[in-house]
Order: sequence, then structure tokens, then C-alpha cells
Amino acid sequence: MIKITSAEFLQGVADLRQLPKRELKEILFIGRSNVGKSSLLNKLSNRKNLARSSSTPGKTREINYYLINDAFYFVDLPGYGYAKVPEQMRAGWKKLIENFLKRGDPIAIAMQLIDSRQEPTPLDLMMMDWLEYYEIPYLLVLTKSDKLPVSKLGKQIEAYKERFQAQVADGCCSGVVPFSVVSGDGKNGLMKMIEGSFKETRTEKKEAV
Ligand SMILES: Nc1nc2c(ncn2[C@@H]2O[C@H](COP(=O)(O)OP(=O)(O)OP(=O)(O)O)[C@@H](O)[C@H]2O)c(=O)[nH]1
Ligand SMILES: [Mg+2]
Repeated sequence: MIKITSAEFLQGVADLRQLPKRELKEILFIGRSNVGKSSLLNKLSNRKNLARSSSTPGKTREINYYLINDAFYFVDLPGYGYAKVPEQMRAGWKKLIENFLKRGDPIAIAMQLIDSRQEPTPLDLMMMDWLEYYEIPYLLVLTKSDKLPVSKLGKQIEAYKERFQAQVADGCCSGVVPFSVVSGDGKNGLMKMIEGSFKETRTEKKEAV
């Protein structure tokens, strides 16, 4: 299995003209503020403070690029759904993210994070629509799985799988997996999915269907 031997913060991107010059495959981390994006990124990189994770929601405002193994990028997208963000900023966020996703090719896979204790929000559903529309492979990651008793977590995973079965069967969703930064639940599975995503291009995926 892929092993992360080096991880460093590369740059923040507030405007698509600032994208890194070196084009490498990207693993995206998407989700509402406070869902656990930075924590997941840190855990996968075996680093405590690579990505700033905080208890103040809405802190990550830029698209943050991390160079991993000098071979690919982890990309931490700004969290959405934070109520105190002014409307104008929200419109800017939408434009930035949609144009970012439109680039298509460099994106190997997106991790769409949702709190395992909650239902998807309208913004989560909108993000998933965009991922489907731009044909970006993605995984639904149910975060903070340590906060649910095992039986409830199992039921929640099943409920998500049932709700999004069309996206899994005919769309771009590769599955629903739990994750906990506390217990490490899901980490190895995610690393395998990341490794697999490098081998698969979207054209191949379509041909396979
Ligand atoms: N119990 C538990 N807490 C978690 C887990 N993942 C994240 N947290 C906590 O949830 C809070 C938010 O985590 P972050 O990783 O900063 O969330 P984020 O999605 O990066 O948030 P923004 O950058 O604001 O969009 C922090 O207090 C974390 O410690 C988890 O798996 N289990
Ligand atoms: Mg963050």
C-alpha cells in the first residue's frame, strides 16, 4: 500500500490563476465547515499539524495545496455552510469551487465528507451534483464515526448507501465509508482508494461501464 513519506504545505489558492505550475494528480477534501477535512488530511499524512484544524468553523478560506511524496497533491477546500459568511463571499466561494472542479483532469478523486451523525445538507447535495456533473470520481466519507455506537453507525452507512445507490451504480460515487481521526477507523481503506484512483482515468471508467 502507498506510504506517505513526505508532506508539506505548498500554497493557498484564492484565485484559479494562482494554481501550482506543476500539474500533479489531486486528491480533494470537500465538506462543510467543521466536518473534519483538515483532520482527515492530517491523519492520512501521519502529521499532527500539517493542515490547520480548528474548533472555529469557517477558518480555511483558501484552497490549500499540500505536496505529498513529491508526487501528488492533497487539496483542502474551504468549508461551506458557515452561517456567518456574508452573501457576497458565498457567491465568490461558489464560483471558485465550480471553476476549480471544471478543470476535471488533474483530479484523481474527491473525498466528500459528511458528519456520520447527520443528514446531508442542501450544500452537500449541491456539491455531489457538481461532482456528478463534472464526472469527478468521489467517495462519501462519513466522519467522526467514533461519536456513534457501532450499531447506529452501521445503520447510518446502510441508509446512505441506499439513498445514494443510483450515484454508486450509475454515477461517479465509489462508495460510502466511515472515518474517525480518533480511532483511525477507515484510514487504510481510504489509502487504498486513493492509490486506486491514480490508476484509473475517467475515460477508462466510462469504457468499463
Ligand atoms: N471525535 C472526533 N472529532 C473530530 C474528528 N474529526 C475532526 N474532529 C474535530 O472536529 C473539529 C473540526 O475538525 P477540522 O478537521 O478542523 O474540520 P474542517 O472540516 O477542516 O473545518 P474547516 O477548516 O473550518 O472547514 C475539530 O475540533 C476536530 O478535532 C473525528 O473523527 N472524531
Ligand atoms: Mg480545515
